[in-house]
Amino acid sequence: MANYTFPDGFLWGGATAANQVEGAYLEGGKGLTTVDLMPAGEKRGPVMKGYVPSLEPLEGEFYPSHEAIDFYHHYKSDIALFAEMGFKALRISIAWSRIFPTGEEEIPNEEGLRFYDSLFDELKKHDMEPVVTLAHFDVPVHLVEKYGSWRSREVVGLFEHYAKTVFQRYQDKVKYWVTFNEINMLLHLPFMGAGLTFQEGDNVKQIQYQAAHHQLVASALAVKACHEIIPDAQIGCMLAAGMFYPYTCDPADVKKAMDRDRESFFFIDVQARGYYPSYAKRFFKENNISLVTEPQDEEILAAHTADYLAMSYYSSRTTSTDPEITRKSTSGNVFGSVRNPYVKKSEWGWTIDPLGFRITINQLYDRYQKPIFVVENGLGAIDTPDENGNIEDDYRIEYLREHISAMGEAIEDGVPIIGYTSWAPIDMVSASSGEMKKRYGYIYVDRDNQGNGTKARSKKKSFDWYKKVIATNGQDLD
Ligand code: BGP
Repeated sequence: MANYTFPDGFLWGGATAANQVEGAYLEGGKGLTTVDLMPAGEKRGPVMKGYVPSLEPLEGEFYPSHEAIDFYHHYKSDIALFAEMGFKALRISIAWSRIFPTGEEEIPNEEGLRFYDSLFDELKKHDMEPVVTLAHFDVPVHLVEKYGSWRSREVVGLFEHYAKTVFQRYQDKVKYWVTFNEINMLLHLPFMGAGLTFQEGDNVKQIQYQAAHHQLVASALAVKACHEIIPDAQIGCMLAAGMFYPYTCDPADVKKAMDRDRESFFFIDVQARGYYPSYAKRFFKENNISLVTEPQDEEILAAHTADYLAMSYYSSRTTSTDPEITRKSTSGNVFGSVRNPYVKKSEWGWTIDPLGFRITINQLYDRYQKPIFVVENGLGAIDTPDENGNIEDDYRIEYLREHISAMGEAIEDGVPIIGYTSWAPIDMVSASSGEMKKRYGYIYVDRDNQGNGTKARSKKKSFDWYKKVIATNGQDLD
């Protein structure tokens, strides 16, 4: 028996994002969104980073988001499968461009609103709490074209209008909101995180931090609007979490690990505490960054901090000041981590570090004292059906078991955790690689990297395992 107890009402479930599951990319009046321009294959990397060849899909490229797993037409049967596992919550995101196809309309697209109405009704039918992200890696392409996306102040007001519209519409249906998915992703994959595009010679850091300021203000305005419109709702900010370890105890390595952590904490420091951290001033000065702000910004940030901290955790990270170490052992993840010899790694080079999960949760709670909601955690792996067509994903069960157990320990350490929505309940398009073969689900989807397959759903071994975890409120992880 476990030596920890998950609280009553703990929100077990799964997490998805519109751009990775819905497909139907131009159906129901939806406008083109940034992820619809991210091709599969080698060209995806530069696009995610902001070097975007065209603001229209190109002939001859395959764009996995256009069809994705067609959740748009399968959501009822998919939700029924989640209900079978006993989900208490489902995290989804609203595609901004389904509600405002260009991002600039005054009147929302009713068909888009109706789609999410119906989705939320379906969740309610199964007693599942929706957890809704306002922006999960998508910006209407029109706003990129006209304003350069989040680099422009204009977009703050447009986002606020979008946020208010969905709060009004879904006020009786949605009580858990998240403003920006993994807001710190803006620094690593700026087109994916914030729709930013660059030309040669741009001062990339200046543009990124100006855009970050706009997202931070927009996030605070969304918190304000949410509290006004839905007083009994909670709205969180979200971090792609995973602490940096120093490669050695050389103080220079320790200092570097602190600096790397601060790159991410920067965002949450503002969203959770309500003001720019002290170290930002020096950082801006040394990097020739000068933010254009408005007089009311300080007050907006201070008055409307997030209610809870949502986090994703896949890996810890490691950093070193020794160029030899860095050169020899950089692993594949977007945060540019050095290979840590003490932990295993996934097929995609992401470290597998459940103790790091417990440490990270503790670190975040020590820093912010806000309840934590783990809204993503899971293992991307290649699943191969056996001769009977079954998928025995014991590796996934092992990953989840160790991480859920580490989260249980963090609860015993005293951290209030609202829930756990694993990434992902069903196979979907990978955000970073665009692949289908990087699978996370309890439910297999028959679709390959090129978009072939019937899209039929089938249960993996982990399906029944997770069902049991939920039924025992995390006590039975065997
Ligand atoms: C997070 C994103 C998700 C998701 C997950 C797994 O960064 O919020 O959208 O996809 O990581 O990453 P990937 O799909 O790249 O394996």
